Amino acid sequence: MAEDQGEENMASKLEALQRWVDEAAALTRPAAIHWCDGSEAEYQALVRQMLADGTLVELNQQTHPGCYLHRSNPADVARVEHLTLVCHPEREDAGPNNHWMDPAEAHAKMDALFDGCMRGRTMYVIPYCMGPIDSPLSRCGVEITDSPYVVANMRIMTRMGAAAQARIEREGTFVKGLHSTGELDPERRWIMHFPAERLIKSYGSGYGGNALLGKKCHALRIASNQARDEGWLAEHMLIVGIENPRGETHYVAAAFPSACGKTNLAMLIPPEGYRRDGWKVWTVGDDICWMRPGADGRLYAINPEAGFFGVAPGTSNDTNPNALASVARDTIFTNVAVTADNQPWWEGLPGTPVTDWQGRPYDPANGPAAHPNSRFTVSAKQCPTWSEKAEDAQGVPISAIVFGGRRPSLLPLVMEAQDWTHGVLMGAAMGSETTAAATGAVGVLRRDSMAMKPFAGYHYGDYFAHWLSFDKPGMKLPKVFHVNWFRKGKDGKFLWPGFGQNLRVLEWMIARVEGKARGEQTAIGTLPAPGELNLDGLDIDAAALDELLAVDTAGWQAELAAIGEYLEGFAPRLPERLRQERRRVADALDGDVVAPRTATA
Ligand code: OXD
Ligand code: MN
Repeated sequence: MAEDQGEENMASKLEALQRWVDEAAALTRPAAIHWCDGSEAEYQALVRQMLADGTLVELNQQTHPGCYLHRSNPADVARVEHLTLVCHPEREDAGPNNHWMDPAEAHAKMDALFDGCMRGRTMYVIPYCMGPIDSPLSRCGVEITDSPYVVANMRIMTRMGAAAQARIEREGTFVKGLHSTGELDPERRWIMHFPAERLIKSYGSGYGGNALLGKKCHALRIASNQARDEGWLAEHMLIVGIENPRGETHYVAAAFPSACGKTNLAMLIPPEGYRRDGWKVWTVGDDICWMRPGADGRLYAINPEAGFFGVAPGTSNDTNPNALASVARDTIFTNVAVTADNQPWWEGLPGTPVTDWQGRPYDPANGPAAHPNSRFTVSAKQCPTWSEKAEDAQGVPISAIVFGGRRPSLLPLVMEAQDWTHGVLMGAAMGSETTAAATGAVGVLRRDSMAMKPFAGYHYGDYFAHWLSFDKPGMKLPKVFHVNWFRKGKDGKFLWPGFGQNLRVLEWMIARVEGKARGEQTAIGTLPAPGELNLDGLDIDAAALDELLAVDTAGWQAELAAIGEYLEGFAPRLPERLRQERRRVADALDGDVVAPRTATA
């Protein structure tokens, strides 16, 4: 096999890295090995090769310079949770929240699939860094893959290439990821994680969440294990900076299940009156957040990613002009439709599709023109609201953590936890109607604690305990909130306009953080007191607002019972403190009074 060593600075390879690449090559038997340096020239060469073999299709280079379309196998368009396993040595450590297989059995299964799978193909070795290259909060990995599409996407989504490899040489450690698209056969597809070995093996899919191993596999499933061992948090959260007219910026980290508008919130455009007054919103991240306590006891966060792998449908000038501006050039689109003049198109955009995501002439009888989970991959630097602080090695201090989901009823527009323990309960109890980001039924309520159900790489009971462990002397923890942008009225219509108007809710949260809003204490948490939400310039009727901020005691009693049942699914590892916290809220509801927590709870 040919080993292409074009890059001189790659000569002094870490022995452990070279050994692992040798082992992977001996197993998969590629025709050639290419060590990725992350250069522009390398990217352009890969694009040329993919255009030549049809992996990419050129889009209109006048309107969308540097933009390409990839049409994936129609049976490979989303994450596959039933085929995603976390293989701890002990089954119990994976918890009921993960699928599990004994590591020895899992290795045997995967190695049988990988055996000779790269014959005639090039093996790419991708050193990458999750997070700013010089940040102590960042962690490195190396993905080995036979997919040039994966290489091109990893170059956008991570700090990939020579600088990452230099850091790996220096540190001597890295997360290993072995990937092959295999035959793209759903019957021969597995995404396996080996947290104890800091290792990922992924076979049979080219879809982002299954194949760009730096993203969900490393930055969440493996990193959640690293974070627990090292005292930090690896979370499925966006990070956004809210700058007030005085030029002060508060950073907010927010967890929502897939396709609940994280990218929109991260790139929010303030309502007109706010813009006039000088409010600004800065994007630090749209999907993943790594947070660790700083010397001052606050949590500091980095976005481990360097790009956005955003859901295209629904992204428009009305919903997210910043995302739309970001993807006007140098973007890889996956499974979108195209117009007559070869521009990318998806539902929500003006214009007319002529070719659907599968490359067929568009026919509404075949369903949407763009796949509901079609995506854009773009460098974060192209976002007009990209924060320069996103490159800060120390990360940004987090003032508020927000949990939310798609809940058509009961959950108010916003509520604040009374303290960290209550906040952890709010996060643990989170639920949402399912969407198209993963295969399976759409529109079913499922609990999704901290939006990490598909991503927490160990037992949820232990994960809740890890969250609770941050509440200790010396910490200045952020306030915790729960929001629900998706509440519907009896007519089935959304009660809250959402999008840019969500800044009104963020403003109230920041006022709470700064001690400038009194709030109204209720059994379920603190809600905005009458008049505290800034509604200037917003056309919303009083009845809708009442409904958005009402506490339906009977409904909440039933909800608390359901939460209790859900949490007991993690016994015996469910932390007693969380159980007691649920009881405290349930008791407060029963008495319909706010009960102070006892010293021992
Ligand atoms: C994603 C997801 O792709 O959460 O970000 O599914
Ligand atoms: Mn996500």
